[in-house]
Amino acid sequence: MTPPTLVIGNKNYSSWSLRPWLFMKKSGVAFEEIRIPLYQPGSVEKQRQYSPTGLVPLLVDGDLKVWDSLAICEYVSEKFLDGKGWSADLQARAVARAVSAEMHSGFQAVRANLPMNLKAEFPWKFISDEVDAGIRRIAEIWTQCRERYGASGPWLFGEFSIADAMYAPVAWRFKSYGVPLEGVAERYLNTLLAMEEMQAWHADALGETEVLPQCEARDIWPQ
Ligand SMILES: N[C@@H](CCC(=O)N[C@@H](CS)C(=O)NCC(=O)O)C(=O)O
Repeated sequence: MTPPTLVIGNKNYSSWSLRPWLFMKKSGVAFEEIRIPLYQPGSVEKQRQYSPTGLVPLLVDGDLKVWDSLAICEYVSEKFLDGKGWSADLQARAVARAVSAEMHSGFQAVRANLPMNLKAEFPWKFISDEVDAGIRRIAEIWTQCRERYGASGPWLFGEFSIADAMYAPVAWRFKSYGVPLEGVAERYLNTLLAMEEMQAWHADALGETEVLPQCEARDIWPQ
């Protein structure tokens, strides 16, 4: 069977790309990878060759294209993993979907002000009440999921699931900007960062040469 192809952006910056990439790697689903450096001359044309939205990530599987991070994870779970991308327990699965949807559609202040940039290293500083509220909510989600559903393993719902992949880019954001966490949330952050697959992504990101000013915090933070 020809493996699917995952089209992604820069590993240093593209948080949406990391999600399905990590989910597929961690789940042992074989795939080819095409990296398109974003916001370079000719990038949009290349993105549009694959993606109807012009955005990455996008999964190509035969004549099927799936063009959204969460939809890709869902498809991979159904086609290759017999649905094991989500917890087997109905309640846990519903909550996992809710927190994944919350990440997919929310946390705009965190996303805008703490852009994923694996090469960045800043001491923590207060940005705004909105960013603080987003960070507090993420820490709450991590803590509650670990405490209520995580007994069978180190992940949000015990076994690694799509929910962990959805929150993985946050781990790099929190690391880059020195976001202070404690207790269960801090331990979960360290579990994400220590993953072999996250380290492999990190190594590839460090080898990239593109610099995107719109993702460099010192250029976007209020002075
Ligand atoms: N909701 C989409 C968001 C995809 C997205 O915004 N991708 C960004 C990169 S992280 C992109 O392709 N940007 C390129 C552009 O805007 O030209 C998903 O979940 O996949």
